[in-house]
Amino acid sequence: MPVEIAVIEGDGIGKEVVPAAVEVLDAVAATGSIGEFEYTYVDAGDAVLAETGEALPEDTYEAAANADATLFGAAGETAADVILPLRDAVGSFVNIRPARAFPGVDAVRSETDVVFLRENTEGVYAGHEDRLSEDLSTLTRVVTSSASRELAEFACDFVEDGRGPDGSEGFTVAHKANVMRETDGRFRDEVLAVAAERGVEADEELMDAFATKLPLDPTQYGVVVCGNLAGDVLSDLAAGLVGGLGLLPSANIGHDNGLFEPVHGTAPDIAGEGVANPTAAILSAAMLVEYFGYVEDGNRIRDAVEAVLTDGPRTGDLGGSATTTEVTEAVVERL
Ligand code: GGG
Repeated sequence: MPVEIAVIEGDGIGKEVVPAAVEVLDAVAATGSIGEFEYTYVDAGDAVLAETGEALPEDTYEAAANADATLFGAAGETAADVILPLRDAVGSFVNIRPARAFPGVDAVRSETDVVFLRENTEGVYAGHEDRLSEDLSTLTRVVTSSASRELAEFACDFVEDGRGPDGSEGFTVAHKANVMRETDGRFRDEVLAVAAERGVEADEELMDAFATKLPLDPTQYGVVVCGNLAGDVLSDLAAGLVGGLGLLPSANIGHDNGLFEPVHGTAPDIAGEGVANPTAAILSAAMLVEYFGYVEDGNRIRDAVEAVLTDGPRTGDLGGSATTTEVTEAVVERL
């Protein structure tokens, strides 16, 4: 049976990097153990909104919900109307965002090797925003014990399975419970309680202190568990330490479905020029392959990417002048 993948390129450079990731998936399927992929192309985002009046058409939502997994590019102004419902379509409760410095890439902190496990359904991204008057807008922050505990259980499994950097045996929970006492207090307490129940080492860090300490010494951290907004922002901070957003993949994991997307957005400044860095999307494809249990095939993709980053063509964000296609072909050649 082929693995059924919904493909949503979205806006901007999503249209350039997602085809690159598909090319790599096909090359892996042709030479590895995963078998065939069958793609259903659907779309979402700013351009779809302009065309149809809906940023996320029903058939796109359904395609993601019914596929074995989804490969997604990027959404711009419509991010809230596209990405959040898509995560819901696949039932995702955690967003895995690894930030690792690659040999050969000029990084601010070449020792960085951190994986963010980001709560993916609530916090300030739960969508409860209101304009109450000409002067006043409000936002309701949602934190439940159940979602916090589900994330924590995943984090415990993650470290117990040795999936953290250097086989980390524990994790750090980053929060702001000294100010958001009720919501982040609940989040922190539940995550630490699950870790204690499971006998997994866990410590805590205020997220602002974390934002200072990570760039000063990233080796202090391995697996970092955080709320939705904190995970979005802190992983972008980590991207800055390893060479930029063009390098960070992500996996939105559900119980029997997943959505794989580069951390970056649409990059309107370079969209359409064919020079976007496909690395983050290709590494997201590696996470997709691994999600189906084909760890060796995932590693093949990662090794090929690493080889290209070491001595192959590179795009402008990494100081080179190669096109998206040239980098993708170089990765495929090294598989
Ligand atoms: N590739 C995903 C994308 O479009 N990222 C831009 C963005 O605004 N993301 C928000 C989020 O990940 O929650």
